[in-house]
Amino acid sequence: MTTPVGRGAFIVLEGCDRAGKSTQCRLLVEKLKDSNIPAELVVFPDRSTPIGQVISEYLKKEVQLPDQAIHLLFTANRWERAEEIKSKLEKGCTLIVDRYSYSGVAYSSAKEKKTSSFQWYKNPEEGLPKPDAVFYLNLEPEIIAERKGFGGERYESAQFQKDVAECFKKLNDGSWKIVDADKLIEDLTTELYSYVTEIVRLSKDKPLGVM
Ligand code: T5A
Ligand code: NA
Repeated sequence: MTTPVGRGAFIVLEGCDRAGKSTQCRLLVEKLKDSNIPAELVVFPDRSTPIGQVISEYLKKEVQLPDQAIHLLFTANRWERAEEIKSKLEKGCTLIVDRYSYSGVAYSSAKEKKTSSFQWYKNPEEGLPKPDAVFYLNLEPEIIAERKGFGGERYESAQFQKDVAECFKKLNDGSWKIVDADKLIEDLTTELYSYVTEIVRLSKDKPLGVM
């Protein structure tokens, strides 16, 4: 491994269910490491923590929770990793993050449009480390529905995914890179990797932002 110069980059992949986020995150980390760029994968929800275990049971429909309560648990699950994220970035490790606060707000507000405001869902995310870049893997709902494994967990229905996609659109502050995800896995990795290495280069000397 080469000695890291400057901090690592905080890079988030977002998108609807089955867009290919986990596949791409894993491949991007491998590719960075192969080029001697220190990198690690971070996945939200992190189902390994006590909070994450409740989230996992909720997603598998084993427990019921009010929408506001599960929303706050998803956010808490990010807060419990926040210090570790900052420390790894400071040490020069680039983090490729599979979903973040944007998923949190998009999924919660997609199911609860009427009773709580968009801002209500954003509030508890305030103060978390802010990504240097967000890549949004864009895929039409019809193609999403065809992909393997769709339909098991909570939120996995075509109409709901359309509502989620609308919420993601509202959350984009104009800085996101929208990437067409309807292509071969390796082609998508090649495309994303060129953006990722550019962000790694640009983030080295920049202070880490705050949500
Ligand atoms: N959620 C999450 C919230 O409500 N609030 C929050 O704060 C957060 C963080 C679980 C749920 O929680 C919600 C959102 C979710 O509904 P999860 O654990 O990320 O989130 O969900 P998973 O089910 O693990 O993953 P996804 O459904 O999001 O899928 P991915 O990661 O986008 O897709 P991936 O890579 O696993 O691929 C899916 C399938 O497609 C194939 C893969 O082989 C796989 O079979 N595939 C492709 N096929 C063709 N062409 C390509 N380019 C392909 N890339 C992948
Ligand atoms: Na995933």
